[in-house]
Amino acid sequence: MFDKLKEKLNDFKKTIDDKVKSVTQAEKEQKPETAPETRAQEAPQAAAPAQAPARAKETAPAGAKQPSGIFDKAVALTRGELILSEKELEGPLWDLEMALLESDVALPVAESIIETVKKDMTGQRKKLLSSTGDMTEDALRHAISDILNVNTLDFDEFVRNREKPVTIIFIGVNGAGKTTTIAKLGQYLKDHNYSVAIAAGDTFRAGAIEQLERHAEKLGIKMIKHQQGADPAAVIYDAVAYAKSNKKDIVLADTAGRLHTNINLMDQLRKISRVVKPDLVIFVDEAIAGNDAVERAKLFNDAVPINGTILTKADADSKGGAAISIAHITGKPILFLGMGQEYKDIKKFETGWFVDRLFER
Ligand SMILES: Nc1nc2c(ncn2[C@@H]2O[C@H](COP(=O)(O)OP(=O)(O)OP(=O)(O)O)[C@@H](O)[C@H]2O)c(=O)[nH]1
Ligand SMILES: [Mg+2]
Repeated sequence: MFDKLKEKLNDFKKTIDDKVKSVTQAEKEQKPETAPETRAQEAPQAAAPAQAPARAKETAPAGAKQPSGIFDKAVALTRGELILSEKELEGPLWDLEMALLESDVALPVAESIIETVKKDMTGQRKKLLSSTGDMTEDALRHAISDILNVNTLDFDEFVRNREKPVTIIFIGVNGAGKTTTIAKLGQYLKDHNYSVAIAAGDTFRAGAIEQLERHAEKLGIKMIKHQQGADPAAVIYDAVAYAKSNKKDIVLADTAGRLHTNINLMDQLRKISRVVKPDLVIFVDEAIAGNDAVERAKLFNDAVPINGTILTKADADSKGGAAISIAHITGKPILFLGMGQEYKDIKKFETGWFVDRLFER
């Protein structure tokens, strides 16, 4: 999962690490022979970086040479601290931006990540950590987390605190995984001790009602349906009425897959939203669709404001860019990731968990 993006983030870490190593080496080689005591102090500093700056101050000989030449152009390493210059980071940051774009991270999102990383890594003095890679990883983690943490919504807390029944509508393009996700969430909510009803709101595609019905039977969940071709708003309305009178906690409403460019079908979604007044509208799309998913999320959100996104097929996604981008572009959080075809294959989205996946070795 996310292997390609992982590889590229690690490439960036390695580039910076190599750069610092080469400058450290160059500094060692260029040290004036007349200051052996300074050099003698430097070896233990590298081993115990936390103490390095204070000790460096105490031991720095008067008139000690400041970094010059390659040092001030490149990475200045001064007694346990290092300063990365913007100019020196330019190349690696450019490569990182390209790598993010190739990993389906949308352009404004890639730019925002680069800005944060640049701010984190340049200008200021940094204690030289045991590995420069750690510092680079911290900057990347910070930049990606910042983007993902915009407008969080804790699904469990929302469902717990909301007046019942909580009505949730799932929308998206054809084949994105809406129906499967409803079945997975039906199981998830049952496991959390909620009573659930399902609305067969895809009255358009042949076989859609039967497909959902099979899931409902397997899960032991009541499904409300009308005939194929019926008005989906009416089906979902009936399901909510059923949930009210039968004290069900949650209504999960399926809808037909539709293209965001189809004006009539997008109007139908607006009608459903008007009639049913859902508590949550969740956009479902495939993580593997990358930038296409990001673009669709934006257009669906423009038509019917969504509360969050579920990305399916993350188990087959080597890039990870859609997850990073959709939250930023729509301003709405990723709620779950679909990670396979079984009912249990759904994972509540947590920024820390996601970012850990990008850096796990
Ligand atoms: N590997 C994998 N496959 C998934 C996941 N979610 C859904 N699928 C598969 O994707 C295919 C389409 O899923 P559906 O749930 O029917 O998609 P839909 O959005 O309801 O499709 P329409 O009703 O035709 O618009 C099915 O074969 C699912 O098994 C997932 O997280 N991982
Ligand atoms: Mg479906």
